[in-house]
Amino acid sequence: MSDCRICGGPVQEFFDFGPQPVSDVFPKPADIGTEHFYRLAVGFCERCTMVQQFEEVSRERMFPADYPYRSSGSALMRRHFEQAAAHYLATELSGPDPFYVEIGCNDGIMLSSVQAAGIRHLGVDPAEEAVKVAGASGSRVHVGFFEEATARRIRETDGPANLIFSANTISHIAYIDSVFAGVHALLAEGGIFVFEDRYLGDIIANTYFDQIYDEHFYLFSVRSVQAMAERFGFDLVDVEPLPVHGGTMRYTTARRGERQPTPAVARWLSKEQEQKLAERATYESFGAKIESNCEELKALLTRLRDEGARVVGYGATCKSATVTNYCGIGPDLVPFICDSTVEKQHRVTPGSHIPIRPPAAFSSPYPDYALLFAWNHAAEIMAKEQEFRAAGGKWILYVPDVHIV
Ligand code: DWN
Ligand code: SAH
Ligand code: ZN
Repeated sequence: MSDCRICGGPVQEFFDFGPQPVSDVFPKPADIGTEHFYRLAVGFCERCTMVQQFEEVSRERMFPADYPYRSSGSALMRRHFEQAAAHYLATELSGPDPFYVEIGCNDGIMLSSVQAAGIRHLGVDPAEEAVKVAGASGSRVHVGFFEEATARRIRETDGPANLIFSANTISHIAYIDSVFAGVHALLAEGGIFVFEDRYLGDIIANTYFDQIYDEHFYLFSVRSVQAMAERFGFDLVDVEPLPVHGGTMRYTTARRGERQPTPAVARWLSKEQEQKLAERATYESFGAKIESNCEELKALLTRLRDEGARVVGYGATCKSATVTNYCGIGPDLVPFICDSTVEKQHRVTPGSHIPIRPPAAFSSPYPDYALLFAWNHAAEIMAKEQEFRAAGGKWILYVPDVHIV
């Protein structure tokens, strides 16, 4: 049991993955064995229901200057953020001289659309190499961690922000109190703080256990985000489900009393009641499903290897660290993983040490099976790899359960 990082309530552990490596640091072959391990265990708060980890990995370890993830590696995600930008350019950013701040802008996948519209903006992200990509295309960026002090400096130099936006980042920040204090200091009167993160309801319903890794310190639900917002002087005023990353929820918050919640908030709160998201039994059966899926995946890969079939991995995702390390999947079962991210190629996966190769390795020659670690991009990837299927290739997926398509 430990104290909740949001409300101080008792956090009940429901799953322990044991020692796991920092997931988005891919060692060079010569640096194998230098990975940092921590205890990956998750629990839910009996008071505010926030699902959270017990051990915090330092932000400098998780998000170094050469952090390899590049948001723009997916056409689906580029379209997603173009649509998001268009929406806010027509609403929150349509007034006189609006100012847009983005927390976790990465390579500018969202920021670049706001910049192209000529709107005053600032992206904040510690991943210096990724941020350089955003800066090179003309976006205004600050390399650093968003927290209260950062926000106060931005307020002094740029004035209040009409929209503070963040995607797949707020759930990565254990020190969330400082983030909300910063948003409180930086947000214009009547402004909104919008963040989207993968949704706990979808993770539970589909056993997306690989979404649990060091960076995802919190797994948000509507109820836990509402409790978090209220604790820090905000109201949750709208929620919107989005079909990316396996199921994402976009949360809109405003300072307490400034906006009326839409009916969607109450609707999703009752959906979560029906899904029993605040009940221990839900997490116990989730844990049982994780164990059985992992056993089934390991058994399938072992059988295919023993039958002489060739299996390669597709997409060296952050998520793959939990799958490969918890299920005990190494190069003996998956000789390599192909990935389009140059910064990951010719390195190995953390802990499981599976070599990462450029996309060309996938088709020379095609394997019998491809284990799809980037399952959240399945439509885009399978459409791109039609020839693999035409050559008789099959995809192995492990969510929502182990199956071959
Ligand atoms: O939450 C997070 C999300 C937004 O991104 C971060 N904590 C870190 C990261 O998680 P991830 O690595 O699991 O994200 P993706 O987007 O599932 O990673 C996809 C991987 O697959 C990338 O390394 C790129 C690669 N890829 C590929 O090789 N060919 C992706 C596509 C679409 C492709 O066609
Ligand atoms: N928004 C992008 C990137 C998400 S990956 C997308 O949705 O694809 C998470 C990003 O958050 C990384 O680029 C990481 O460097 C950044 N990050 C982590 N902690 C942060 C903090 N405190 N302030 C700003 N960015 C942070
Ligand atoms: Zn709590």
